[in-house]
Amino acid sequence: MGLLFSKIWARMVSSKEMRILMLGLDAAGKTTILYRLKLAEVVTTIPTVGFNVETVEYKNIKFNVWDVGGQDKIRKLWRFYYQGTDGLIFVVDSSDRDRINDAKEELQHLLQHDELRDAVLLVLANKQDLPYAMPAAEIVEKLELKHLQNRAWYCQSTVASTGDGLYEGLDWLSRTLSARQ
Ligand SMILES: Nc1nc2c(ncn2[C@@H]2O[C@H](COP(=O)(O)OP(=O)(O)OP(=O)(O)O)[C@@H](O)[C@H]2O)c(=O)[nH]1
Ligand SMILES: [Mg+2]
Repeated sequence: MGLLFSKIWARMVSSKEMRILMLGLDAAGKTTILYRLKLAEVVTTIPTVGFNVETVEYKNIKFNVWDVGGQDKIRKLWRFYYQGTDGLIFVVDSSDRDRINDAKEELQHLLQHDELRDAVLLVLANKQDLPYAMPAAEIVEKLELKHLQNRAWYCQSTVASTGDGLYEGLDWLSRTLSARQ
């Protein structure tokens, strides 16, 4: 009886750890998302040169979220963060129609890397509050997500500044990653 109880207790209190890599073009909203999740606050960001990392606990999972700067000249550094990634969050500025094709190319390029072969993909169609933002269905089309093979993926609309949609995105990640254990 004591053993059974301690097993159940261990299951209740232990939380899994997941490594989450958050990438996307510069100004997509990655750092805003990270600190909205971590602090439940909007922080004033400056472009990230390097990375930020924070642990966010949600539904018994510890998400170790790595937010890496997306400026053109530093994107070549992304690859140093791939190893051990369970989930990739790819953030898109849904109002940036001029660069949606660049975002597609960066994403397709990322997904070819062997180290990200087993990572599940959550696309955040961010900045939905801005006028003329492309809805999630259009982002799915423009990024050609339906062509992906052997990859669990999901696209969630978000507004980082209010937090809208962020926990729905984490819900999908926690369900999808838990189902794989
Ligand atoms: N309107 C609106 N603005 C947002 C939203 N999310 C982020 N922003 C703004 O977009 C700008 C860029 O946000 P960051 O979070 O710094 O972007 P980033 O993806 O971390 O950029 P890099 O660090 O350069 O890769 C900031 O001025 C944010 O306040 C959103 O959902 N709606
Ligand atoms: Mg940043």
